[in-house]
Parts: sequence; C-alpha cells; structure tokens
Amino acid sequence: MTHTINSPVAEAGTSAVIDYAAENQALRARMAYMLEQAERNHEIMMRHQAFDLEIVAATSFPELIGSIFRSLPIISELDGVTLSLVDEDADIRTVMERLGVDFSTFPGLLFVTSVDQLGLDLGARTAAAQPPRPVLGMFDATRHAAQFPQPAHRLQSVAVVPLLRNKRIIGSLNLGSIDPTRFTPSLGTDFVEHMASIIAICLENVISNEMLKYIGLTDSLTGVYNRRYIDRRLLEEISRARRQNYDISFMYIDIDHFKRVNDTLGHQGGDEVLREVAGRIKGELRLSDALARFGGEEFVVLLIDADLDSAAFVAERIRAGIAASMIGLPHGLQVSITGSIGVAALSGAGDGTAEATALELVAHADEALYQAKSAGRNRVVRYQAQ
Ligand code: GH3
Ligand code: MG
Ligand code: MG
Repeated sequence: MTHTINSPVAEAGTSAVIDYAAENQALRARMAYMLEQAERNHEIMMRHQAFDLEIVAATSFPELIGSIFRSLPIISELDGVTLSLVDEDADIRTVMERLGVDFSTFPGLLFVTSVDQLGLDLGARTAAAQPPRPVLGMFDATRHAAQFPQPAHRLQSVAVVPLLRNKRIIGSLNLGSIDPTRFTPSLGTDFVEHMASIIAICLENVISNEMLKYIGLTDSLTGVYNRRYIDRRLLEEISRARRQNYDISFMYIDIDHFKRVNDTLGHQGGDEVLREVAGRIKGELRLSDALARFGGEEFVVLLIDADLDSAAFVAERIRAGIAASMIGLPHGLQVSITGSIGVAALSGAGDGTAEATALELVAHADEALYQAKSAGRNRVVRYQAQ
C-alpha cells in the first residue's frame, strides 16, 4: 500500500512516496539490530561483572595475575594483554620469588623501575597534576616494544591504561587489538578506566597481603624463614612424607661461643656474622630444603627426601663451610666462626600425630646438638635412638 503524504520534505515543495511495508521492514531490522546490540552489551556487561568478581576473589598474587591474563583477553576480545608494575627496588619481585611465584608462567607480567617507563603521558608532574589518562592509538612496534615485548598477534591498536591507587601510579594495563579501530584517540575511556581501577585495587590488595605473609614467615635479620614458618611446614612435610613414604631430616645448628663474638665485635658485628652464616648454610642446600633462624644464633634446616646419612653429609658440608674462611666485617675486622650441628631423621611411616612427631624430631636434633657441644663443638652428631 502506497500513500502520498505531506512530509517535512514535501512541505518544502516536493512530495514523497512512502512505502510503509518497506519502512516497517526497515524499522524491524533496526529494532532487531538494536535488540541484538542491547543483548550483546548486556552479555559484555555480565562477562565483565563475572570478571570483576573473579579478580576480587583472588587471594594470592599468582591467582590474580593468572585470572587477568586468562580471562581479560576473552571477555574483552583482546589480542594482547600485558601488565606493567612499578617496582622501584624490586621488592615485589623479590618477595614473590621468595614465596615461590614462577614468573616464567606469566610472560605478560612486566616490571619497570620507574613510572616514566610505562609509556603514559605524564605531562608536567606538579603536585597538583591530574592523574594520567589512558593513551589510545595505533600500535607502533618501536614505541610499544616495552609494553608488548612479544605480541602473539599483529597488533594494530593499543590502549595503555594507568593503574592508579590514591593518585599513585602503580603500573599500567596494556591492551592490544588486531582491529585498528578498536582503540582510537577519540574513543571514550570510562570503561577501561573503570576496569583498571578495579584491577589496581585488587593488585594492591594481594601485593600487600603477600608482603604481610612474607614478613610473617621470615626472619628480618637474615631473610631466611622464621620459626613460625618451619613449625607449619614441618607438619605439612611430615604428613606428606608419610603419604608418599619418603624420609625427612632435621638439622639443628648452633654457632659456637657466640657470646664471645658479641662481646668482642658488639651486637652489630654479631648480627653481621649471623647474616653471613645464614648465607653460608643456604649455599649448601637444595631448593626443596627449608632454612630457618629459630632465634638467637640457632638455625634449623628441614631436608625433604633425605635420610640420616644424606642429612649428616649435608650437615658436614655446612659445618665445613662455616669454619672454612674468616668472616669479613666492616672496618677490616675478621672473625673465625665454628658451629655445631645435631641431625635427626624421620623414616617413612611412623605413628603418632604429625604434631607429636614434629616435636620429637626437633627434640632429637636438639639432643644430638647438645652432644656435639659436649664433645667439643665444631662437629656434626647424628641422633641415635637409645
Ligand atoms: P655455645 O658454644 O655453647 O653455643 O656458646 P654460645 O656463646 O653460643 O652460647 P649461647 O647459645 O647461650 O649464646 C647465644 C648468644 O647469642 C647469647 C646472645 O647474646 C646472642 N644473641 C641472641 N640473639 C642475637 C641476635 O639477634 N643478634 C646478636 N648479635 N646476638 C644474639
Ligand atoms: Mg644457642
Ligand atoms: Mg651458641
């Protein structure tokens, strides 16, 4: 059905013929398109909400980073996602490594030592300066080499989004697409900024949690584990050793005549010696072994999958290492140190609770240490059941 009507155009002097059926069809198509868009937007929003929940729930650094790299490219349909973290003194990196984070599993995680390396437009950085905005535009292999060192795809456009916490720049979220129109300088950035703000909060949260965890488990003087860590680890390892039927051994190391060291070198000199001894012990151990300072000038080592013979062998190496050379101190001072070591082992099965077994193992090593002291110091004694 075709009608002639006076349309605004017609008022201008011409008349238009409107095909209602065609108009109807066009409107329907438009409606269907809008519905499709609305559904798509809704779906994107739902995916992002699920992503937000996922990253907020992450309790550890690797879990958070893993979630970001796994989920973000999918939900945001991106072809490259990397994360740069500002880590001035490599504290974050060091602590995460000490906590066992394997960085090789996160090739997209990049560390920089200063905010200037993030590729953001920092402008005049006065105290009142506005926080930097995301930088969107064409991908440039030279300019973006730092943010995308090994892009898996031929990126065409990128967004470098600052990660801000209380106006402090903690890093940047780097998004890449093979679509040249995906990130253009004129594009609104509310959405990526919102996403970056959630990621920044989660990052700061897990990083401070991991730092606290680390501080709670390490000895601040020497950087080796503390007693709390070993107490916990011993229980885990005893249970595992029983399930998997292997031996674990325990070493109690005490520096000989340490009071004299303190008396002659002062407490600070004594502290220096403790750090050096911790380093020498560590140098003789495997990655799976755990070294802790139990307090004072006493160290313990938990050896995994080591029977009494092999533990005594390692102990002898440690003893020799401590005594081998003088320890250098500031002002050209040098001191010669020895240590006594008691070793005990727990073989295979065994009964009793893990707690009772742990106490017994430590007590046995302590008893052997006592014998080493009585027998003249600077020696290794193995615990022998009476
Ligand atoms: P022994 O050969 O019998 O082990 O003799 P010792 O002098 O080492 O005896 P003991 O274990 O009783 O002395 C430990 C000393 O370690 C006492 C204390 O002054 C000192 N000490 C404990 N904690 C620290 C510390 O954190 N730093 C320093 N510098 N000294 C410490
Ligand atoms: Mg002692
Ligand atoms: Mg001592």
